[in-house]
Amino acid sequence: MKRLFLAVTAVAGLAMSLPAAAQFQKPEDAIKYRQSAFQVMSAHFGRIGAMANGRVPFDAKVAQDNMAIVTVVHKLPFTAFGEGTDKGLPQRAKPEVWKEAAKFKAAGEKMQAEVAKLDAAVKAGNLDAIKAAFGAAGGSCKACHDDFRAEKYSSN
Ligand code: ASC
Repeated sequence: MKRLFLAVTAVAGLAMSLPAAAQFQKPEDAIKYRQSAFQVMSAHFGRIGAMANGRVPFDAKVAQDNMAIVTVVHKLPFTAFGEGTDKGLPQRAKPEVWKEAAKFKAAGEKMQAEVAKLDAAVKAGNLDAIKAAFGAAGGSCKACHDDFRAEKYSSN
C-alpha cells in the first residue's frame, strides 16, 4: 500500500512539473482548455470591470476574490496554442497565432504585465488606480483580439 502511494505521488509530481503544453493528448483537448481558460478569465475580469465602470458598487473584497482567479487563470491559455492545434474544433484563433508566433507571445506578455498592474491596484483597494489599470488591461486583451482572433468560428 505504501509503495502504491509512493508510485502515485511520484507520477502526480511528474505530471505537475511537466509544461502544461505537453499534457494535451489531442488538439481538441488543447483547444477546449484554452477556450475554457479564456471564458473563466473573462467572467472574473468582467466582474472587476463592472466595478471599475461603476455598473456595480465597488467592493474591495469582491474585486480581490475575482482578481485572485484572474491571476491564476490568465497564463493558462498560452500553454495550449501548440503546433497542430489550429484545427480540431471550431475556434477563432487566426493562423497568425502560429505564423507570427513572436508577435503573439509578445501580445500575451503585454496582457500579463497589465494584469500584474491591475492586481497591484486591486490589492491596494484603490478604485481610481483600478479604473486606470483595468482600462490598460482591457486594452491589451483587445489589441491581441484585433490581431489574432477571427470574427467567426472556423468550421473545424
Ligand atoms: C473583457 C473580455 C474581453 C476583454 C475585451 C477588452 O472583459 O471578456 O475579452 O475585456 O473585451 O476589449
